[in-house]
Amino acid sequence: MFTNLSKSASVLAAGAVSMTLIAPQAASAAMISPINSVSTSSNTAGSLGNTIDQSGLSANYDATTDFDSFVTSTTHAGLNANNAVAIIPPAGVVTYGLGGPVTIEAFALWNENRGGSAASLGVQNFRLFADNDNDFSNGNLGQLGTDFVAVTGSLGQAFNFAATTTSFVHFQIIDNYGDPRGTTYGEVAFKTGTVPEPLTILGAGTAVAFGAGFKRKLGKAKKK
Ligand SMILES: [Ca+2]
Ligand SMILES: [Ca+2]
Repeated sequence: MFTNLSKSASVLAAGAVSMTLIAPQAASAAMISPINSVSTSSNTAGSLGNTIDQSGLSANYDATTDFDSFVTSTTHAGLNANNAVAIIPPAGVVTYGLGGPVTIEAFALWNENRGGSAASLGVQNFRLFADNDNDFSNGNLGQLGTDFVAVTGSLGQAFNFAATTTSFVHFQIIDNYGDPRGTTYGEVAFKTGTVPEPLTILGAGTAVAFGAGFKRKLGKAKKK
């Protein structure tokens, strides 16, 4: 009885240790703002800076703000030249720089929100790509999540993807809701995350296997 109990206890303890190795959980779900942005589009109105400076948001966030509750409860004021951007023509790529490698797992977008005919200016289909430089034309590190569809309106929208460490994110606007003049949106942000580290386990396993192989070799050598 006691033997069994202590066995279970050590199994549990071992489990707890490997859990710690696998998933070091930082303060999760915090927010990060891109520090700069570049557009490949031929023209813009308003400014890209308006999409990363929290202009127009009904509340402000910092690195400790809970991403999910903030995005779903914070609105953006009616878009204008001082708080938003227009990408001209409607399709284009805006690259956001994160200031160095950062692990992210969601993208927040505050889309066109003025209603009426302006709704046709809003971002509709878009894709996100990770990259180690701010150049979309020379390849990238892969798509983040799936093809996304945004709706128009004042509340923020969150788009989730597997936690990825990257320095740049390309926001590829595929189309809007029909206005041929351009695509407009107010703000973006990212949710920071933690990448699990399976390499830690692989490393430990490799060390054990290597040790066993080494011992066998030693044994053979001794027999000779
Ligand atoms: Ca803004
Ligand atoms: Ca690139």
